[in-house]
Amino acid sequence: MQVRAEGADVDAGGRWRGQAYPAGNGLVIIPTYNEAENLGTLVPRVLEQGPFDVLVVDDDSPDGTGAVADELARRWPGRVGVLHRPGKLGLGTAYVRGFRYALEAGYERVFEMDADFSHDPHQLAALWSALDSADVALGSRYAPGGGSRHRPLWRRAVSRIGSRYAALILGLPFRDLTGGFKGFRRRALASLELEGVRSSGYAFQIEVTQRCWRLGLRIVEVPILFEERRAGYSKMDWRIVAEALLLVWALRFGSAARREAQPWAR
Ligand SMILES: Nc1nc2c(ncn2[C@@H]2O[C@H](COP(=O)(O)OP(=O)(O)OP(=O)(O)O)[C@@H](O)[C@H]2O)c(=O)[nH]1
Ligand SMILES: [Mg+2]
Repeated sequence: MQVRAEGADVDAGGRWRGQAYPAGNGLVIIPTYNEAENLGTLVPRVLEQGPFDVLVVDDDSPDGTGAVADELARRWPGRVGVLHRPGKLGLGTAYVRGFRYALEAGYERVFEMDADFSHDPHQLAALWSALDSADVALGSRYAPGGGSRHRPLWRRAVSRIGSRYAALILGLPFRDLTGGFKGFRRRALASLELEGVRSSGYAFQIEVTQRCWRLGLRIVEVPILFEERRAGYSKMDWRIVAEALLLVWALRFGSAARREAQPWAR
């Protein structure tokens, strides 16, 4: 995998035109904005876990995260790739871009992960195993066996109440809807209609899970232990929370609100 810059191995329409990657490895997508202190130590930990490649989607971070990512790609050619975007365009669009890349490159299993060590690379194995029998695996702090460590009470409350609120309004039977540590089988991503995804912050996580649910995909929650970030700063702000609060209602009254049973999901 050699994606040094937008346009290098990607054509004008954003399609992958590099060598098709052999199915087998999973792709861990890590969106970054000012994560230079974390990325250089996180990526080697991820690569150690097993058949995982990494795609960093960096939004021209002022702290030089993009250069750290390029260095990692040079060190592990074929296993680490980087997409550079011209500015801070939001978490949701970073993932949509990464998902497209994963589909074009032929990956069968694709994972979302934060760059700040809140998500433990060791737990990628549990998400991977869950995908043996599910289309989507949601890393869940609120499933039995899951939890959060060193997280301020107010952040836990926002996340937990947010998840309950979204679950109630959208009728989704999951405990953790705002987390960003997830796994997808290829067919789940391929059926998502990525161009229609509207949200950027936490709302993105809720929207994608709701889309998967409506499609009749098999979704499981996998307990994870969430750690407060070690270094760097949070990009969460009240705009992102407000977006999530409002978007839940837009999703509630959006079209095709029913879950469809797919023949292959029974
Ligand atoms: N490419 C890209 N990545 C982003 C953007 N906003 C956030 N991220 C990354 O998305 C991940 C999650 O963001 P965080 O700031 O950790 O959000 P959070 O986990 O809700 O907040 P904390 O727990 O306080 O860290 C991190 O890897 C960020 O660097 C963005 O606009 N573009
Ligand atoms: Mg974080």
